Amino acid sequence: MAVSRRTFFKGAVFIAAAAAAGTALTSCSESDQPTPRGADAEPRPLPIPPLYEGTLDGDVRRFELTAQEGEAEIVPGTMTKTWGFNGPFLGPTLYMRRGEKIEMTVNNEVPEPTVVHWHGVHLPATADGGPALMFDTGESWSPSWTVDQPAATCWYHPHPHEKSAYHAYRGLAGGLIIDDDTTAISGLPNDYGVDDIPVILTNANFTEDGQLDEENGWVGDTMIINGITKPRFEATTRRLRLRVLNGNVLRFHHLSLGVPFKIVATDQGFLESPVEVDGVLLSPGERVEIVVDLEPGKDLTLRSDGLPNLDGLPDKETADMFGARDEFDLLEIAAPADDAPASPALSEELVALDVPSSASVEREFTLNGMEINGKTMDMARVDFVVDHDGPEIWHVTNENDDMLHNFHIHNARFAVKEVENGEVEFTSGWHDTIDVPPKSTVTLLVEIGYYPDPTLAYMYHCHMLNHEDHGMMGQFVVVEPGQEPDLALPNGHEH
Ligand SMILES: [Cu+2]
Repeated sequence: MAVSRRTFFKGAVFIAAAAAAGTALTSCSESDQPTPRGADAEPRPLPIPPLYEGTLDGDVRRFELTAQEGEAEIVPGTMTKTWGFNGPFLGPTLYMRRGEKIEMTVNNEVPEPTVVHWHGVHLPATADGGPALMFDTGESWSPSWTVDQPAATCWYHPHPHEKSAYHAYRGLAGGLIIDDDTTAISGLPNDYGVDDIPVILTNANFTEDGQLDEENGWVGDTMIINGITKPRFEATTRRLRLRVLNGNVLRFHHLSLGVPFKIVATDQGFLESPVEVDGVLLSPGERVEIVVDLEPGKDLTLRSDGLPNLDGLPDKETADMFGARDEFDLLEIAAPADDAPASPALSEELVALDVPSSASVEREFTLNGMEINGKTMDMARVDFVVDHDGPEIWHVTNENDDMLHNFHIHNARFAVKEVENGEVEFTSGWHDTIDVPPKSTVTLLVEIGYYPDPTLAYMYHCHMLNHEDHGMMGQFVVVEPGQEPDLALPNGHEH
């Protein structure tokens, strides 16, 4: 077969995209819809990660997390080697309240250096868990910070240099609930595990012998929800709040329930008022809080129903690199009994967003291949400094027409001001991670936590974790006005 120059070029891009997507070209035929492992098994009860409130001593809340190896029955009848925090797979849901001082201890009992990033939390760089803070097997790390942000569903996951995808995929991830006095909203479910339910979405491919496939698993065929396949939740109330986290390395989800539902919160907390939608797109790292009303006798299914308009990807072949056309049932929700009491009306007023109207500093970021602004991550390079405590405008452009990317900023929250040349499905509220569709520019009004420290950097990166591991990340240092950065670097990463 003759291959034109143009076709060859396109093919080369295609292969590069496949390598980045971590999926084999052979798995992309149109007829090859995923066959989830354990698809024939009966549903099992949805596991609810334990709520870990730590130990409260005055206004100091202490936690101890141990990253450890284990085995988990992700698929019924198969024991899979996994990693987890304080257990074999995934971790407990941490609970903390605004104003408290957090004293965290993380023990590393996995056989590789790691570090934990508190995704969505505003805190000093010494506690942020960037790659410069990796620590070895057998060692511990004790970050501390004061909770100084509104109620939100955040999460925690590893951030080791070039290995974040592997560590998260093996199971090092958990939810983190920040609470404050605003959560007593009329009609809003808040009984953890009863009507306030964490839904942690991950996925994997399994090898023949039932182990996590690390060669070809980033766009896995098997959906894992709170650590298992095919879960079912038996509702006992007529209203549920689902705190959904896309904890995938690479897969985007467009979520639906078959009935309209309300979005009450995004990554960084509540909206001004609930917004009714039929579906919502969640890119890796993003969270959304959903409220859905249930009717006795009407079971629902949380589904991933394929990305609308392929999220801007040009064709089916490219879309299949990212699993953008795949459809899955994620979670069965069994309706409550007839005598479940009615829920009071959900308040139309949640919180004030207080988005600033202007900003004094503007920055531009271009995402292309595995680079941001033409560079891959260098722990010894400071990409820019933030020397003020005030909002900034960031313009983030995905220059690729054939690759999905998203964008996450550490120690920050942002409002979406504008989307050009593309469509981001849900832009209301405060976020810390956002889809940047092919060829689009997303303009963000960014508020960065002001904790000056010239010695340690914060990260911004594509949150498709294998893109991050391939270098799609940069770092900024927060300093006092006029102060110069002076990075303290780990061994092997000297200037
Ligand atoms: Cu990316």
